[in-house]
Amino acid sequence: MRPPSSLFEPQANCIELAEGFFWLSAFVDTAPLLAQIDLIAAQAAFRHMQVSGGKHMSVAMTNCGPWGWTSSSSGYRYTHTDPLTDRPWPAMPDSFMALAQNAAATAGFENFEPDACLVNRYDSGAALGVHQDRDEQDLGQPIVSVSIGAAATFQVGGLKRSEPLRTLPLHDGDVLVWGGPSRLRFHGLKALKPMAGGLDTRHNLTFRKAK
Ligand code: MD3
Ligand code: FE
Repeated sequence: MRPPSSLFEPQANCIELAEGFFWLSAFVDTAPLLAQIDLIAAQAAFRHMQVSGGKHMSVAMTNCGPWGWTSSSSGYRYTHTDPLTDRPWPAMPDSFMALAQNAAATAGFENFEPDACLVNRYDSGAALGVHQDRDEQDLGQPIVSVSIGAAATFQVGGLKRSEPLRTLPLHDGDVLVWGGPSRLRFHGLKALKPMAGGLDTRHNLTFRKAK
């Protein structure tokens, strides 16, 4: 757990936007991350998962690490294996683990041990509806998210769906850390705007301690 605010001095590029919610702008060079994502997707392809009600998400997803988040018409859960291949999810690259732990520590969360990394891909028009991430066992552990590629408008609310949403533009290399009282905030991503020049894909990594 992070020390009390009074004992914690965030770094210059690390801004605490709300208690437990940190924005690390331009924290990481993303070119090497994209190369790793390509290797992961060659083993566990991006797919548009089904959600209850039978619709498919506009965001394409895959995973790496011991546990992977999956959804089907019967609900969501973390699994050890990719339901498309019945093979284990690809290993989490050492560079991913180092990045996640570095970001968490920068925000004051020492000892972050993610065992799941959800990889999202947004093509133009894709969006992620407002939701909470509450499928993880230990809500005392933060979530670290990394934005790669095209810019997007992130929406963040409170602990109740009815609370107003604020927006935050996210750019390539930005990292967000969510812990403490912000861990269960509602959040989502507005539809990605079409852009010229092949800049219209965004990837996002979310590192979680699932089990
Ligand atoms: C706030 N992904 O995968 S990252 C998700 O850009 C997800 O792909 C979005 O929401 C994306 O579940 C947003 C920022 C994020 C991730 C996890 C959170 C914000 C969060 C967990 C708790 C509170
Ligand atoms: Fe989420």
